[in-house]
Order: sequence, then structure tokens, then C-alpha cells
Amino acid sequence: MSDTIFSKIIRREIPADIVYEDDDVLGFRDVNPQAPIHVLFIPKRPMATLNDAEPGDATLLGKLLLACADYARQEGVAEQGYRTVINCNDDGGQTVFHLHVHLLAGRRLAWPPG
Ligand code: D5M
Repeated sequence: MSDTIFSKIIRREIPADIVYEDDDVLGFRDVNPQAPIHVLFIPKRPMATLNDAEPGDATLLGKLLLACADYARQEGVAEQGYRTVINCNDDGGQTVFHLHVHLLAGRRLAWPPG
């Protein structure tokens, strides 16, 4: 896949407000937050969309979600609630083609999303 702005964040070539990191996952604040807490969790090994995930990526995908839950607990919003979102391709509203999970919290979120 082609390089994206998120690969540049992983390589520390552009700044980001990084709030979570382990060997496989990076979490940083969304530059255009849609909620008081809006963090993006990305695999360090890039894949463009969820469509590119294979059975061998199951552990990595699980790590992304566990990182969201851990961070929500750390921020003290786990009990009140939060939302995780993966946008995929055009109809899903994806704009950066490096798989990412949005963690949104800190306000009452409407459903269904627009
Ligand atoms: O979400 C892509 C998200 O990525 C969108 O909410 C803005 C965010 N974004 C874009 N560039 C940056 C940088 N440089 N830092 C932090 N956040 C960024 P999507 O699901 O693809 O629509």
C-alpha cells in the first residue's frame, strides 16, 4: 500500500499527540476530534482497509480493540461508555487508507451515525 500520513506519524516524521504505544499498536489523538475523547488506534504494520485483513491478522485486530478498551478504562470513561468505529472505503467514510479504529467518548453519542 502507498505511504499515508499515519505511516509518517509512526516514523515520527510528523508530530502527533501519542497516547498509547506497544510493539504493534499506536494510539494518538484525532486532529479533528468529534468527541471530548477521540483517539485513533492503528497497527504499526500498515494495511489500507479492513478488507485487507487476513486470518493471520486476527491477533492484531484484537489488540487494536483491547487497546481501545484499556485506554477507555485509563481515561475513566469505560463504565459511562464509548464507541469504537472502523470506517471502510468510500461509503464508510474512510479518508486515510491506513486501517484505524476510532475511539470516541466523553459525550452522549447519537445512533444511527450519519
Ligand atoms: O478518519 C481519518 C481520521 O484521521 C480523521 O478523523 C482525521 C484524522 N487525521 C487525519 N490526519 C491526522 C493527523 N495528522 N493526526 C491526527 N489525526 C489525523 P477516517 O475514518 O479515515 O475518516
